[in-house]
Amino acid sequence: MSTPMGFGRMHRKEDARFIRGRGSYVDDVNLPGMLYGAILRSPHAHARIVSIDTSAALAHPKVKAVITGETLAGLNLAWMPTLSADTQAVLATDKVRFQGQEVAFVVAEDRYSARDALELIDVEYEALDAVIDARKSLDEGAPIIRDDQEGRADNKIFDWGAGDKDATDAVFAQAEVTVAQDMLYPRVHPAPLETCGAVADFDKVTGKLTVWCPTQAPHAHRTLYALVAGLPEHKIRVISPDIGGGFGGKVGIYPGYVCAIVGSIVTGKPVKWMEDRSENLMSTAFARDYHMRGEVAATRDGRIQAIRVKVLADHGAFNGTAQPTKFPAGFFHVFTGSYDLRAAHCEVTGVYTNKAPGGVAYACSFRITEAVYLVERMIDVLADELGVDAAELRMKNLLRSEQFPYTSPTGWEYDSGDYQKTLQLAMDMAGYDALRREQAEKRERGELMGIGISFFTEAVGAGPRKHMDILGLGMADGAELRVHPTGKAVLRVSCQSQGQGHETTFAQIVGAELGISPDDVEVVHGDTDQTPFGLGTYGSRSTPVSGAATAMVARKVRERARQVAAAMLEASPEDLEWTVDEAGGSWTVAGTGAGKSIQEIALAAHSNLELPEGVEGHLDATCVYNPPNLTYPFGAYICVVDVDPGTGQVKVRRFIAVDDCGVRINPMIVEGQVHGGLADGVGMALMQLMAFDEDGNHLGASFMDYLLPTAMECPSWELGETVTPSPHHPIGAKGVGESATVGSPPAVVNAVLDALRPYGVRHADMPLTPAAVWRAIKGDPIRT
Ligand code: PCD
Repeated sequence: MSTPMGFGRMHRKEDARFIRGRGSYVDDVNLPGMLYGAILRSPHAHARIVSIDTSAALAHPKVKAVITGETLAGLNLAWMPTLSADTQAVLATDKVRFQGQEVAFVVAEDRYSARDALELIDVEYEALDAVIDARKSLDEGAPIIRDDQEGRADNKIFDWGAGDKDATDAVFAQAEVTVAQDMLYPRVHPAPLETCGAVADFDKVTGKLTVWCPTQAPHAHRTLYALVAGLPEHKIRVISPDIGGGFGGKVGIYPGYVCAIVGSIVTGKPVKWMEDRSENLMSTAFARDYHMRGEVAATRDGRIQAIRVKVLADHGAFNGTAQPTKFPAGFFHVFTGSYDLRAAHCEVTGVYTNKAPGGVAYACSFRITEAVYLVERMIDVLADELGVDAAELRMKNLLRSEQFPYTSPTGWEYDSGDYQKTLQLAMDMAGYDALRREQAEKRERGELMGIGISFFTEAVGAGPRKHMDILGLGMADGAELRVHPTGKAVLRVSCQSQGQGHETTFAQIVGAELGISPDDVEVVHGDTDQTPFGLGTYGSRSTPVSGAATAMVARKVRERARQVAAAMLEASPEDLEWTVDEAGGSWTVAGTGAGKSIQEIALAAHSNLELPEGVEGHLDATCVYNPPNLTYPFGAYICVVDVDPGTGQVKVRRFIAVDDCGVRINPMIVEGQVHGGLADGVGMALMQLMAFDEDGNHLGASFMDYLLPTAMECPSWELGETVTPSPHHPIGAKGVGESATVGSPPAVVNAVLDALRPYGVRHADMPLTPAAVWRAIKGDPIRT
C-alpha cells in the first residue's frame, strides 16, 4: 500500500514494531537494581482494620520494605484525590471498602518473593455489613461506607439534573401515549489485554522522579503527582510507553502507581509493580452500573415529544469517574438522542457501594454509552407500544439536516448532521424490507429472527475551556512542530496512543497540511519531558483536540514558510499561492509558475538567506488549541440475530454499521476502530457482567467468568460511511474511537428483543446470555 500525501488509507507506521513483537510496554522496562512490588488486597467488601502485623513479611530474606496505610499516613499519602474531586485510599487505614482493595505493599528482590511475603502479613479485620445493591444504598440504616468524610450520614454522592422539569412534566401530562421502562446498564470492565502497572525510579541525587506507566493522560498524572507530593513538575517525568489497550481504564491514577513511587523513595531503588489479570478485573476502574428508568411521551401517530429519565448511578466505594468536573454525571446530557423533541429532563443520583471505584468512561465519552442505550431502547419500547416499525419511527423523528447546528433540550449544540441519509444508507445496505419479509416467514415457522436498529449521536472532543476541566485543569491541547533543514518534521503532541494509530494519523495531518509524506513526519508522544502539556487521550478527544492542534501548528509552519519563500523568490508574501500536487507542497508566485517546494524552503530557512525584518529563521512552531465546541459523530447500526428457541443462544448473523465521523484521516484506521467497538458491543450485550454475591464477593475475576468476545461471536462486519464535516474543526474531522462501542449494544439488544416479540417480551437486561434469553422466553426476564 503506497503512502498518500495526506489523508487516505495507509498501513500503520507503528505496526512495523508491533507485528514484530518489538513494542515496548511498561513490563518491558527493566532497570539495574530494580525491585518488585506486590499488593495485599482485602478479602472483605467492608471491614474495619483492627491491626496489621508486618513483622514476618519484613523478616523474609528478600523483602526490602513493607508499606502500609500507616506508613503512607506519615507521608500524608494514605489518601489521594480522584478525578472527580473525591478522595480514594491508596492503602487502607481505617476500613476496607471493597473486596480487592489495596491494604499493604511489599517490595522485594523479585516478583515471587514479593508475592510470597504477602502471605506473611497478618491483618485482623472486623467484618461489617456491606452495601452491594445500589438500590439499597440509601435505605434507612444502610451501613455508611464513607465514614472517613466528616459529618457523612448516608451513601449519597450527588444529585444532578438537566433539562426542564416543568416543561417536560407538562408535555407528559397532555401526551396521547406514554411508555416507561426500567433497565440496567450493568457493571462491565474495560479489560485491556495489558493490565496496569508502573516502574518508578526516584533518583536521590538529582531529586528527579521518573514513572513509566501505561497512562492515557501523562501530563495530567504529572500535575497531580506534583500537587500531591509537592515536587516541582520538572522534577517529575511520566513516560507512557506502548500501551496494550486502554479503553478508559488507564486514565486515572491507581494506588499501585503511588505505592511503586513510595517504594522507590523508601528503598532508593527503582520499583516495578505489575497487576495480574484478577487484580485488574477486581480493582481497577469498572464502567457503567446505571440503573435507569426511561419514559417517553408521544402522539398516537408516532411523534416523539418528550423524554424523562431517572438514574441511580453506582459509583463504588470512591467516586473516581473521569469526568469534566462541571458535569457531575458526565455527558449524560445526550440522553435526548438524535431526535427532535419538545422537552426533556433527567435526574441522576450517584451513590457509594462496597464495590471497586471507577465509573470510568469505558469506550465512552464520559456517560454517553448509558444515555444512548437508554434512548435507543426506549424508542423500541415505544415502537412496540404503537405497533409500528422501529426504523420508520426513527426516520420520522430524527433531526433533519436543516436543523443543524442544533441546540438540544439540555442545551448542547450538535455541530452537524444528516441523520436520515445515514439511516437510509444502513437500511439499503441491510436490505431492510427483505429482512422484514424473511423474519415474517420465519415467524410462521416458529423460528426466532430479530432485526435491531440503533441510531446514536455522541459528543466527543472534551472540551471547550469555558465549559470543561478535569480537577481544574482546562482541556486545551498543545502541539509543537519542528521542521528539520531537509524538510523532515517532528510533531510533539500531548495525547497518547493506546493502539489507535496516532503515529500514523497525526503524521498524515501534518503531511496533508505541508504537502509532505507522512513517512517524513515522526510523531512523539507519551513522555512529559518531550511533549507539550495537554490532557490526554480518552472520550475520543485526540482527533478533535490534539488533531486540531496539529493542523493549526502545521498551518503556522506553512505561514512561516510563506515568508521565507517570499524572500527566496523576491516576491511579496501576499502574491504567493499554496499548492499541493503529487510532488508535494510549494509556495508559488501567482500566475508565473515560479515556486519553492516546502523542502527547499525549509533548507533556506536554516541557511544564510537574508530574511526581511521581523521574519524569524527556521520553520518551527507551537500552538495551543482550545476547541470551540465538542464534535458530534453519529451513526446508524442494524443488527440481525437468530435466537435458538431451545437453548436461548443468540447468534449475531449480520451487523451493518454506517458511521459518520466527518472527514476521515485514515479510513482504514477508522474501520479498525469501528470493528473493535462493534466486538465490544456484542460482548456487552451478550456476555459481560461484573457480578457480585450479596456479601460483595467478586464473581468474575478471570477471563473464564468475565467473557470477552472473540471472532467466534462476531459476524463479518458490514461497514458504510457518510461524511458530514464538523464545521468548527480545522479539517472537518470528528472523533470515532468509541462510536461503535456506544452504538452497538442497543442494536444487539433491540435485535434480540425483536426476535422474542412472539413471546411478548418488551425488555430484558444485558447481558443476554442463553440463560437470560431462556428466562425471558419463559416469561420471567431477568431483572437484575
Ligand atoms: N481518526 C481518523 N479520522 C477521523 C477520526 C479519527 O482517521 N475522522 C483516527 C484518529 O486519528 C485515531 C483513531 O482514528 O488514530 C481514533 O481517533 P479518535 O476518535 O480521535 O480517538 P482517540 O482520542 O485517538 O482515541 C481514544 C479512543 C477511546 S476514548 C477509547 S476508549 C478506545 C478507542 O480510542 N480505546 C482504544 N480506540 C482504541 N483502540 C485501540 N486499539 N486501543 C484502545 O485502547 Mo476512552 O474515554 O479511553 O474510554
